[in-house]
Amino acid sequence: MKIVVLTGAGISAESGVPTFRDADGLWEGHRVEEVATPEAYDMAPSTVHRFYDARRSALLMVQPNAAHHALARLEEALGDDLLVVTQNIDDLHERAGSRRVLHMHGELLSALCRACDGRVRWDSDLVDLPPCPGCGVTELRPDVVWFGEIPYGMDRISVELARADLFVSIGNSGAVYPAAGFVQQALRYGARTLELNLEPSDGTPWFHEARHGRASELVPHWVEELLGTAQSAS
Ligand code: BJW
Repeated sequence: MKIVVLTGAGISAESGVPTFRDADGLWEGHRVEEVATPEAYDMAPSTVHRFYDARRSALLMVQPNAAHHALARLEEALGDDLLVVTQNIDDLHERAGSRRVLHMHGELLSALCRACDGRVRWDSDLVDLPPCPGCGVTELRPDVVWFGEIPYGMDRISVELARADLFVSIGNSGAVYPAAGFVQQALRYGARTLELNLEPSDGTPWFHEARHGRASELVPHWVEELLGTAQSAS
């Protein structure tokens, strides 16, 4: 069985990484549009750098939770038949042991050079405008996908959705495209669809099944259920 899992901010919430659309509509004190657009970066690069620099250092203080670990166990069992597409820019899937992870909105631990388009692994601050290790120009920005930019890996995601027997969305608001449209794409190709989220999302009506609760409980339970079924069927 081929499975595509889409993860969003909700899977990392219990690790202590704030989601984007918490009750007050603010994201660590900023409106998303203030920091997550190329226009915001052009207008106030230092503000945007400081915001991402703070999130990069905060990443050192958090750990993957039971939901990340459960998906890594699922990959051990399914190998190439599982792909995790994540909207998250943290590295918690990788730290839990997942290897087949596609970061469609980029990665905090990467920098993108606006001069040479090079992508380089980066684990320190960018606010002081360090030179690009590739071309030497001081045009490094966070390697993340802002509103109005094209997410990474779209061709591969379309191919994987077309092949999937099951599409599972975990901790997603269903409010940001193109990820919010994956469920409809998967449905058109004949996949079964399952939502695991704290509460009903904007996309809930599109799923065959929706389970609501904490990712740290729902995901391990779903993985055990699936592996139990897979073992008894073999
Ligand atoms: C839990 C939980 C727990 C909490 N357990 N669950 C009008 C209509 C339609 C589309 C558009 C439109 N105008 C513009 C657009 C397009 C635009 C868009 O979608 N805008 C919307 C606002 C309408 N999209 C784009 O611009 C994208 N690019 C694009 O479309 O290019 C064109 C193109 C596409 C494809 C092919 C060719 C061309 C780019 C979008 C980039 C988004 N970037 C950000 C920032 C990334 C970097 C960073 O992290 O700083 O991505 S914004 C932010 O939102 C971030 C997230 O990945 C993304 C989605 O957030 P997510 O994951 O859903 O998080 P939350 O916080 O919203 O929700 C968390 C959920 O978890 C909630 O449901 C909770 O209940 C739940 N939860 N605790 C389980 N313990």
